[in-house]
Amino acid sequence: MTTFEQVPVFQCEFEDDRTGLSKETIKRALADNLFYIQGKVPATATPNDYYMALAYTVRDRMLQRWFKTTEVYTKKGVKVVSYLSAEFLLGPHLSNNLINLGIYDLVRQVVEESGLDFVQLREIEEEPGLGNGGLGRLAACYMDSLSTLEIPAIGYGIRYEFGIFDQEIRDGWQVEITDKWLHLGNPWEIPRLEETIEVKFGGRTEAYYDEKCRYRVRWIPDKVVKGVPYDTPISGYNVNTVNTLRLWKAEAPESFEFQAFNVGDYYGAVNRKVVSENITKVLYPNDELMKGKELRLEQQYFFVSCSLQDMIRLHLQKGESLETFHQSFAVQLNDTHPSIGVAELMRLLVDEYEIEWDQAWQITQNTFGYTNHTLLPEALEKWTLSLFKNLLPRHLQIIYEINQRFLGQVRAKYPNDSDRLARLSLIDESGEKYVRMANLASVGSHAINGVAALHTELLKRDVLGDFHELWPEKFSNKTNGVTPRRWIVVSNPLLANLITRKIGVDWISHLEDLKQLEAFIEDAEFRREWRQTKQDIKGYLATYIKENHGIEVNPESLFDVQVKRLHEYKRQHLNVLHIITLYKRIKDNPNIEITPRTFIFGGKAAPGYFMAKLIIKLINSVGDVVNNDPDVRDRLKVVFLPDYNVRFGQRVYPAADLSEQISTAGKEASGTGNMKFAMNGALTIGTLDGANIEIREEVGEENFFLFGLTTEQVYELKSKGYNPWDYYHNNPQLKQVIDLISSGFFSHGDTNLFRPLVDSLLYHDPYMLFADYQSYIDAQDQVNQAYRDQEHWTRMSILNAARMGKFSSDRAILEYCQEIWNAVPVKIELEEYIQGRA
Ligand code: B1H
Repeated sequence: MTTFEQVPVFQCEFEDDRTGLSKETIKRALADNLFYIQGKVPATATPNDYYMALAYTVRDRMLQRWFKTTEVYTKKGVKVVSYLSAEFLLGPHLSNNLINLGIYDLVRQVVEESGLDFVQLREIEEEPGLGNGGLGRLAACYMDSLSTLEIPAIGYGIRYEFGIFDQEIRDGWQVEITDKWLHLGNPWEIPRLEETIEVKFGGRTEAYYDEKCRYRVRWIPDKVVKGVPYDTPISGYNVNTVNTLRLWKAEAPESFEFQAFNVGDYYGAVNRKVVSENITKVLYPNDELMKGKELRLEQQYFFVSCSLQDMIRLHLQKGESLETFHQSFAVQLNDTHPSIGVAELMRLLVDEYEIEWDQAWQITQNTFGYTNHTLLPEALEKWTLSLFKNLLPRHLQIIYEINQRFLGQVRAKYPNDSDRLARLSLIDESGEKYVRMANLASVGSHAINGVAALHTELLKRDVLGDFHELWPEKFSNKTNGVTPRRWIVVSNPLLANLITRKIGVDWISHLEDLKQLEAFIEDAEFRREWRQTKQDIKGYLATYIKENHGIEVNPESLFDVQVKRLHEYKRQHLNVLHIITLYKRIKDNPNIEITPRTFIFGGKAAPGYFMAKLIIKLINSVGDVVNNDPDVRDRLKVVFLPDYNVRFGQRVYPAADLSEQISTAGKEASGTGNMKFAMNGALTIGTLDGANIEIREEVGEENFFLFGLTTEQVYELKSKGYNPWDYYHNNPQLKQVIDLISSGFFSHGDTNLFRPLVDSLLYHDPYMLFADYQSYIDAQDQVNQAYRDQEHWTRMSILNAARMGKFSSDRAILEYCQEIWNAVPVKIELEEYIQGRA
């Protein structure tokens, strides 16, 4: 085999048109790409043709950097972080890459001088919605920070043909539409057909003795699927590093068709092809709900096997032996979705590369880290043994072997503790038998982390309590962060400019620098500019809402925003109870002084989650009544904005005055929207849950509207018997609000429509809305008071943004690098002729 060093260097000069950053060059490249790639001239070009030409123009400018980055990683013995995630919720690429390359204004100028509408072209891009919510978006923020910090990294995932569904609202109900994000082509990806990998499924295993008389097992699958990698460049901000996001698409191998033709089963062959290609068709939209669907396990195994085989290939290409695999790659499991990787790496090392079990296990444990993202029991992944055995017979054997050795250790440490053994086992044997993926991930990793301080503590105490007792040293906290490039610079250029005028540009890659804004807090002119900026952005959002949804909202009113997936634990319906409380006050006394508010909601419900969909209907129904009641006199407006996605997030976070982070304490692992709001100067009303706690610590309790039970109080109340009826009967205000919903007031007299929701609250209230109701209303009243003093509100807004340094994903990634991955930056230097930044 030729090693990389032996390959003769391919010398060529690159045309400046494809890399240069001067205005003239970019202008020519745009015209060139329109003609040579889209095959159009201006007379026939559609807006999409222009968008594509523009996107290729930007991609061209990343290619030299991308190539150089990959070359350095392959040549040098650097350690590469490999982020395995079933979801990457990237959002639009164009603006983000322009910002990272430092050519946003330049390109915008060029486009406009060419007689085109830059904003129109920018909005044509279909965003890759390859994720459900926070978990997928976190993966995208982490990819951005890895590149910005110049950490060698590769993201591995699935190239879903259909990402998260598009949401429409009809008659107040959610309707799901397939997301055809690839229909006009994707200029950001490059297929690497020659790096296709084969993945086996099903069949049986067979034991045998090899030529050295060693016991071995071979796997005889009944299906082979090809994984074709599609690479997307991930640029870093103001550096040359361009890392790779490698997403796998499933294709049927041609050989099967030939076989079928030979036996005349043409239809069977085509069908088999369709079934294989189904693996990467669609993203499962059940955020935080485990449904044991076979295709989902196929997806997980498919992308994990492709990725591990790819890493092994890259490692061997460097001329290394597999004993040092963990020195080449630090593999992070983004929740348990890729945790089958533990068994797959063992299979590859032991069965295919003939490494002894103990050594293979060392390598495996040293390779993997596991991030847990949820404590919700319904989200914890487990697969029935029968499903597992049918799809991955060899992996089940390997898991049994891992389990036997592991439980042996446990038995030695805790003799005669069968309960503990049953809890730690990789197999749940309490009823129907299951493989527990969190246990597999925990045993197979050297590091386990939660995503916020409280979440990690609860993880150590409850869900992984026994593992923590066994291996406390494996556990650590890594509080989430978000990238300030997308979530401030790209989405809120007005604020970014104001900040930069005051403290320079360094904050964009050193978010702690925002602290320097505190020095200007007594500067009345600065406060005025800050307030004016927020006002302008709220004006843009108001115009957008008017144009797109026909609802008139007052930009002077308090913008109160809750955007996130719909879930009972996130309690969008608690927010609704507040709206109805205010509405009731107005009805009882139409001349009451109230702070005008616009309530903005956005978020998708899992298509099979009835209660979440009913909450959407409730929001819209309450909106219909409130928005059209003349007594309200436009002082309250309720809008549910359909199809919440990354692009809309970029519009709404900058325009918010108030950020709703109102989950039941102990339920939201971290939250990341909470960070995006505060960075953009919104104040938070929130519970002591997830990262809210740390946000409050940073911004100061006087700049945060706190309410609700603590996690401890929630547990206590639950254990002594929580009765929502008591709250209903003892709080006349709450009773009136609930009765109004029950009466059919918001449902044209239909008393059945919202009954399931009301009954759930009255008789179970698993997320304790009633217990937190009064405290929430009181906190909202304080918000109203505070908003009336605009000077004071502005101070609080500035302090919130200024103190958000900790929540940059750069800080989070640095912690992962130092404490889990042992990864260090590698500078990418470019030849002079391609360096020239504009
Ligand atoms: C989070 C998920 C999740 N936690 C299963 N768990 C999924 C679980 O499709 N599935 O099967 C999809 C998603 N997502 C979120 O992760 C937490 O709820 C947030 O609190 C957290 O901020 C985010 C990132 O850590």
